[in-house]
Amino acid sequence: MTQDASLITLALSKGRIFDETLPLLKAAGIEVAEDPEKSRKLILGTNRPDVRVVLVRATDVPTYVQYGGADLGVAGKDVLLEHGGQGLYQPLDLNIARCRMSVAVRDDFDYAAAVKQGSRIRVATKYTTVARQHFADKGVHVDLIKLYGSMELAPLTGLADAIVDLVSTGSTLKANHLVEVEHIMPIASRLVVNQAALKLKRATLRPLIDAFATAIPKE
Ligand code: PRT
Ligand code: MG
Repeated sequence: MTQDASLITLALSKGRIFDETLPLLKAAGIEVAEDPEKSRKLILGTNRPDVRVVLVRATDVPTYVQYGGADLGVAGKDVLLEHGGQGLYQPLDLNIARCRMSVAVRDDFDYAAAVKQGSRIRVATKYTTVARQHFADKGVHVDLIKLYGSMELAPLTGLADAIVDLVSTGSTLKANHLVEVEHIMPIASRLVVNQAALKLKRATLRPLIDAFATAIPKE
């Protein structure tokens, strides 16, 4: 929990999560004072003296909230599954930054045949926890290769046969001659709250969580 008991710190990542959280903040009467794309600041003020936003990497949001660097934050389900969710209260699925986690291969790779033959498949991904579970559930033998970005490149260079990555429009896969062969799960972002902060700053946090809940986009 951030030290000052009267101050609420919200962790967000720049880009789609920041952009899609703005309408939720607005519903709670909160307006961020600066545009993160135009400023180099990592701590942004709001119209509320007791609320500030800190900008962190998407994968660092759960860590900030878990250890109290922020009282609450918005993180993708993909990120939360890899983090493990320890120490986090997850009151809301915000239905924002939606996409799906999928298995994709080169368009000339016969995935179904490889699975049927029981071949070991080399899979490159940032999401090793989810990928390991998915292939174990299916009884498919895989060698996982951990990457931190540009997964799409792995099958094109021969690093891997398949990738597990997020897909939204599908245009990145298409541009790289890859095809989706399995949908693993739908992904959206969630509100995460530090458990100690929820108790000690309940009077401020509860109305904020409730306001977020009323503003969740339907579809
Ligand atoms: O980009 P950076 O390395 O800084 O961090 P990040 O990729 O973790 O952050 P960001 O802002 O890109 O993503 C934050 C969260 O948005 C993720 O954790 C997801 O929960 C969610 N999200 C929703 C997505 C996408 N849609 C998405 N399409 N995250 C990433 N992508 C990528 C995907 O990995 C692939 O490279 O976009 C590409 C595919 O998009 P399409 O439209 O071409 O299919
Ligand atoms: Mg990204």
